[in-house]
Amino acid sequence: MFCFQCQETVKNQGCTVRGVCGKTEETANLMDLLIHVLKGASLYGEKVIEKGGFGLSYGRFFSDALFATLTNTNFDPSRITSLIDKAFKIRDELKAKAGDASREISHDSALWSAGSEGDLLPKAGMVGVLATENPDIRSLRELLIYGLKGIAAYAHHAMVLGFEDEEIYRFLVEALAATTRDLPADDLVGLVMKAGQTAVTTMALLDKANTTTYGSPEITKVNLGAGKNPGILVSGHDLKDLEELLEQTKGSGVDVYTHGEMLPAHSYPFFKKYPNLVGNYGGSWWHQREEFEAFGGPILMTTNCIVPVKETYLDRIFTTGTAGYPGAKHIPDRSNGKAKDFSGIIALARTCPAPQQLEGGEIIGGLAHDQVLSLADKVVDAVKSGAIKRFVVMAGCDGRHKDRDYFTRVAEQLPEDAVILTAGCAKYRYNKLGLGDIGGIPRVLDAGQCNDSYSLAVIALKLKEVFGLDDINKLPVSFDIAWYEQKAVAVLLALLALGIKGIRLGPTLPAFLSPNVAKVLVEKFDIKPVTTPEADVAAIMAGN
Ligand code: FSO
Ligand code: SF4
Repeated sequence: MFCFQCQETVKNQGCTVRGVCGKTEETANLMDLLIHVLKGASLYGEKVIEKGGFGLSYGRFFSDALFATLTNTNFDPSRITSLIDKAFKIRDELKAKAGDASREISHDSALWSAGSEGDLLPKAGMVGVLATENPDIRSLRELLIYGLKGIAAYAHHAMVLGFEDEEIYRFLVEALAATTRDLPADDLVGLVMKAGQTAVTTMALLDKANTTTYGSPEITKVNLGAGKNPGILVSGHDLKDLEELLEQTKGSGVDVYTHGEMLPAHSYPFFKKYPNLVGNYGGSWWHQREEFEAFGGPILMTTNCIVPVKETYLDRIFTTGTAGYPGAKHIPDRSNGKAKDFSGIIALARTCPAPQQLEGGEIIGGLAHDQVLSLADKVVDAVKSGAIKRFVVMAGCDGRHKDRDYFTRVAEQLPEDAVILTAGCAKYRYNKLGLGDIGGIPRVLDAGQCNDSYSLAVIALKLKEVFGLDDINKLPVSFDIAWYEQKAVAVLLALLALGIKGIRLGPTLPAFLSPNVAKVLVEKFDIKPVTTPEADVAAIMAGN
């Protein structure tokens, strides 16, 4: 196996034996095969698009299959094998639809035949990341594919709520197809930039899906303690799963707690109507082994991030949607417009003890674009009077890397006239520090999940308009982004597409950036690695 798609890859070079994430060699190889067959299907997909008949259902498949290969989403080899089988089927359907045009296609990913896992696995080494020999072309192809995985995840979340845009699906297909061609580096850079624009469109669509369905998030205090009833812990990013679970647990005596990236659900007006949505339990994803053990009741993983499951709670963990883990029960998808059936997880909860209390108190969330813009006058006055000197966007992911302590120390060391804008699980590095407020404006403005990073762009663009600036980079805003998986890659490309320069990225630069590709990003966009909290805080406050 060879995988270097996330920030925790071994020695910041590549996982070659087993993923640090827990991905086995078999699953990693199956994922490489899946991507390869998707590339083959995309070549016919392009021809069908040219003829004008692609349609949403194929797009949905491409998006869901890409999402399944995102870090920490699906560890189950049997589910990846089923996706490969389906990819072959879809490839053949697209080939038939392409008709005569399909004769022009000769790439090996298009010519492979469906086979059993045993036939296919030996081929994995021929088609993975290292199959591209030129390090710069490999770097650009993988940067593009990781951006696509992030876009696919966001498109999937919007689709679940009934919001789709065929243009986004078409881009997934066209970009996958482009990675099979001998394109010059400049063309690949162009596609990477187009991925950034598509990431903006997709995140805007997801924002519309979330706010149309659940209302605009509003400032909310979220309880961190545990109650006396048995509970179900919901993790991942899928709000529709949470909605259906809350409907089905209503009045049952079973409480529901959010975990990790599900925390922002508390701030949507829609979810406030459920008295049994009682609080948030624990911290960011990588603490889950201890926290899930202490929780004592069932856990529903709706998406990433899953950490290898301990035997002690394997019988209490359920996956659904794109998420998967061998040995964990999987709750099937909706069919015929009916809700998912959560009766099994609810029945198990009734037999479990109440959660052990981990901590007490409250945290504040719900500072997405509408809520922040409703405070715009206050914010503008605070900037004009000098009460707020700088906004620091510290969005992104948390992770196990010890150097991520950097983000806590930056938050602690920023002067009291600096405000942190955040989204994603990176916030758990500093959202319980009690950083106070500036004239009623919290110093940590939490816009929500990593899926809500678009909110931060809306806020920045609004500030640019209010201050009458011609360039977003003239705002008193600095970007100090924590990345881990491929949604963060999509967010980064989106920020670049919006013209934002001088982004700090940590805790390390991606292993998949070759020295030459990294150089291009530095020269074109002034991207820089984080250094020390002291030096970076000084530079940020000086506007550098
Ligand atoms: Fe965190 Fe995991 Fe949301 Fe990522 S839960 S790390 S950016 O997969 O998805 O922020
Ligand atoms: Fe390694 Fe990350 Fe790939 Fe997992 S996802 S195998 S940790 S690079």
